[in-house]
Amino acid sequence: MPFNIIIVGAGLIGPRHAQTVQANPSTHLLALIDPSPSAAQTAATLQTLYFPSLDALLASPSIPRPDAAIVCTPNHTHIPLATTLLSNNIHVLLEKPISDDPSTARALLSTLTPTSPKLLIGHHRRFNPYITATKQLLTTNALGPIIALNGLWTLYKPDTYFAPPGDWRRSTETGGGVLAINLIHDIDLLHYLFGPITRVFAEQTAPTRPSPPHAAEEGAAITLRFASGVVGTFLVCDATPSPWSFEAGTGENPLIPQVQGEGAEGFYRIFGQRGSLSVPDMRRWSYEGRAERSWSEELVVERREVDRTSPTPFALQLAHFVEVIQGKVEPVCTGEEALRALLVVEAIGRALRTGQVVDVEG
Ligand SMILES: NC(=O)c1ccc[n+]([C@@H]2O[C@H](COP(=O)([O-])OP(=O)(O)OC[C@H]3O[C@@H](n4cnc5c(N)ncnc54)[C@H](O)[C@@H]3O)[C@@H](O)[C@H]2O)c1
Ligand SMILES: *C1O[C@H](CO)[C@@H](O)[C@H](O)[C@H]1NC(C)=O
Repeated sequence: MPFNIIIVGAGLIGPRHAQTVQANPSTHLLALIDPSPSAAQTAATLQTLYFPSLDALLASPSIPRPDAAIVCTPNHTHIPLATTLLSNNIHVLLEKPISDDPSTARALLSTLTPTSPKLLIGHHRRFNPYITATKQLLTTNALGPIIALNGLWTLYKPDTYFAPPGDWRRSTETGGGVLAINLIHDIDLLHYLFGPITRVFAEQTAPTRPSPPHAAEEGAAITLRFASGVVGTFLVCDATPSPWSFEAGTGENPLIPQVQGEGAEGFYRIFGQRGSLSVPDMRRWSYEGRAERSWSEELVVERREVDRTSPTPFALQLAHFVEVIQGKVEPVCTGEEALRALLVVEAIGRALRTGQVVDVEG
């Protein structure tokens, strides 16, 4: 029997999750939940049941019990909704960020036990084929022990992106700013690849947009220290035309054209004792096969193929969620890891404002 899945939140991303559920033979789309007037129509289009609230669904005697929920609502509702679902013994795939406030996330996580229903956080880029290929190279020690990394997330957002209804993006008070909107994805990937970040520093880029109305940071040069001893530098900026970002490099977001060929290399560069790797071109540089490991030798470059025909990261994430529910695997992105990404982004924001080095809270 397929698992009965409900989707909570039918805005931009909810219907995409719904279609993914319908395409997976192990899952059945049971219902869509959203108070907005247009959501009933969305549910009708998807040929699924509609409820205006989670409480209305839970109170309904006539529908089968949901096995799991995918929560894709505004950030401040993530923890209250996940708490209700988990306490009703419903597994949860919760969109990122885990919350808009670390303290509410901590409160929920402290109540979970090994017998609680499962909680997976939707940092779906962990399922991107370029990232899984990178993870596999690191896991098989293809670069030797890792020394350092360098990352870029640089591109140009037009004025229309900040115009109503997107004007919340102009201020950090309303969830705007390139750190909260974009960098959190890279931070989660860096955690996935290199483990927890423990210390950060950041210098802000000079503003290019008029203030007012713009009040959010546009970019920063950041240093990162990882618990493993790995160190990193990261440049983030949403005010420069550039091909170096996860989106332009991987083509994952259909709204941002993929940069192919020349120029696409190196939104991440990873440096190990045996070799270095550039992502997404996946060139690995080493002295393997040369007389010695020495700067006087010619570097050997190999290119690792990435299977771009694999299912979408959303589909892979859902397939993973099914295995988590079945108890076959542990969540690839736990609540603790998602909280960690939020804490690192907050620490970078504090470093920007104070000019101080910031230790990430445990
Ligand atoms: N993984 C990703 O790359 C990615 C991409 C986009 C959005 N997201 C995340 O998904 C979440 C939703 O983003 P979005 O762009 O779809 O937002 P959105 O504003 O387009 O949609 C949110 C929907 O939730 C509904 N809603 C609000 N409160 C609700 C409640 N209590 N119960 C049920 N429905 C409720 C709203 O009516 C709205 O339709 C955000 O947390 C965002 O960070 C993640
Ligand atoms: C929460 O939600 C939006 C997307 O809807 C996201 O871009 C924003 O930066 C978020 N983060 C926080 C911490 O508020």
